[in-house]
Amino acid sequence: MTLKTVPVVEKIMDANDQVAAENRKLLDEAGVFGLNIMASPGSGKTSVILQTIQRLAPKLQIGVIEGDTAPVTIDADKVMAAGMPAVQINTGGSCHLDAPMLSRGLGALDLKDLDLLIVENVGNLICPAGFALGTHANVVIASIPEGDDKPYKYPNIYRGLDVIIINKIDLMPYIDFNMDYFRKGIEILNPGLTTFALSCKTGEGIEEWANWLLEKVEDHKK
Ligand SMILES: Nc1nc2c(ncn2[C@@H]2O[C@H](COP(=O)(O)OP(=O)(O)O)[C@@H](O)[C@H]2O)c(=O)[nH]1
Ligand SMILES: [Mg+2]
Repeated sequence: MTLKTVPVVEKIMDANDQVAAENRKLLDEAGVFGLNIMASPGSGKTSVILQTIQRLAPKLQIGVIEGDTAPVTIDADKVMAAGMPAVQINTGGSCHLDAPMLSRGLGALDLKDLDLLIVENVGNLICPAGFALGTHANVVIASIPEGDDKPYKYPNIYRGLDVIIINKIDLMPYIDFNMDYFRKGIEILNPGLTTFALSCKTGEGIEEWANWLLEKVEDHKK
């Protein structure tokens, strides 16, 4: 039984990677930098997206693809209210976005009008890590109320990252979160990982994050 199951799983992953490569090609041809945001529910994915739009909107045209497990457009509506195009993908209960889903989302956007595509993946720290989408960078948003032990408990998602955001630092005085312990956990999994500690509530640290992203988008256009 086990021997039969393994090749099937590998085949599915191969197919996903193939579509991810096609997605990457579409983005590259249109000169769009793709960012895949992964995180727990409530960590502040949508809040970071809205702050990023606020900072970068004068310079960049930003499209957003919102992955949700239900047909709700709450996050997509917020992005559109901020003046940027958004597409909502309902995964039908699935715990992650995959490359074919993203492909359909890309088809619903005018890529040639965009500089940056931000994907808000489905909120959890396990499934999204296993599925490449074809984006250029992966980011995890960790937040202070989730606790400082998450890199130790969910190591996989921290390994393939290009950058990590630590959000809700305004809550540090109220929560037992050992920043050194958290950073040590990340360092073991992903040495030297670019890290931004910020707060969407106070705006602290947002500028540094937005500048890093702007540089990535501009480098990609060269
Ligand atoms: N105190 C505080 N709350 C935040 C911050 N960022 C987001 N939130 C709140 O956290 C909740 C979840 O945020 P949201 O962006 O919807 O998270 P998502 O589910 O990951 O998209 C909302 O009530 C936000 O207002 C922050 O930096 N500090
Ligand atoms: Mg959200």
